Amino acid sequence: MEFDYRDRVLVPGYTSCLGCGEAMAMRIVAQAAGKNTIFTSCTGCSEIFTSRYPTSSWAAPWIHSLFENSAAVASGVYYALKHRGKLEGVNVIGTGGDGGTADIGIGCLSGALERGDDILYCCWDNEAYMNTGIQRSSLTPFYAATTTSPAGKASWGNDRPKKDIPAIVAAHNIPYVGVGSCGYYRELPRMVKKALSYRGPKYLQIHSVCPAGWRSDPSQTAVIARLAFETGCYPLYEIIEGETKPHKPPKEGWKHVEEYLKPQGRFRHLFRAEGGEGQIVRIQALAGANIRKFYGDDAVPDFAKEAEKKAEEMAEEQEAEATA
Ligand SMILES: Cc1ncc(C[n+]2csc(CCOP(=O)(O)OP(=O)(O)O)c2C)c(N)n1
Ligand code: SF4
Ligand SMILES: [Mg+2]
Repeated sequence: MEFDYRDRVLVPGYTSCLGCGEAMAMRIVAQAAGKNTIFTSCTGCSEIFTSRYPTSSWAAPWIHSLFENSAAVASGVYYALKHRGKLEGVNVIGTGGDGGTADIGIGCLSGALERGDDILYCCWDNEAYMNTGIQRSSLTPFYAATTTSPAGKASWGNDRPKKDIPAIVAAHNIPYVGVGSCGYYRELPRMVKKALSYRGPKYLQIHSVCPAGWRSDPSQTAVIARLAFETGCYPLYEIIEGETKPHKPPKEGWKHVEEYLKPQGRFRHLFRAEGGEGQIVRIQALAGANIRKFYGDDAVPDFAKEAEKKAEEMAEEQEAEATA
């Protein structure tokens, strides 16, 4: 059967790596939003792989300006359409990676949300600055190794917990905040359509596995993305008009974080270096806290509660050593 791509919003031919979760997420969002959408883009992988000069994979209007200003450009498009009376039936979607969104572009994003501009903003969260060679961002998870948070004798990798951007965004009192995953690809179109059904600013963050930066098997992208949720490492939820609706918990129960960490080279040091196993306790404790936050204390598995206790003891020991 011949493949017909005439109805595609993001057409084949883009140059992402094999198994790229960001490409999966972007293709799904674009298709769910439809061709009557104007997209804006930060600088980053998705900008590069969809617009290799002189070609483009976009069958809808798409604007790239700078690394930091995708939300501001989306606002500008919204005001231009409004001024010309052409807003009816048109979606405006700003997009950016985790670096473009949570670091350098956070001011532009906050401004758009605070003004109440009628746009959807989508963040492809692959947890580092991938396009420039895997530098740490504020959305890089705890103990992941990147080129600017390398693991070695002096460090276990990134030593700061992930910035809670969905909470920061929700604090702007916007009607829709969604946290989805490239691994739950059937859920994403529903989230996009739900978001677009509201007037005003909307935010959607999508966990996007990056086989090149995470050093994972490209054929396992969807599996790894689902493990992120099933271990409590990456909670999935929506905040709709102030009410938090978590994704339904995994059918077979919460899994140990090791299942998520092991298939990824960025966490390999935790399994290879002496003392690494002990450090995984800290990641398990963070995952336990995530499960408690969205599903209550009863939902937290015993192994996660034990890890929380151990992590507390480790922190107290460290504090005592530092003040001795
Ligand atoms: C002001 C500015 N600083 C730095 C860069 C270089 N730069 C381009 S893309 C990028 C990383 C993008 O990371 P992210 O937003 O997470 O997107 P990803 O590539 O991971 O999808 C950087 C640092 C730039 N283009 N402009
Ligand atoms: S580096 Fe990562 S995000 Fe960028 S195209 Fe490759 S897999 Fe996708
Ligand atoms: Mg990134």
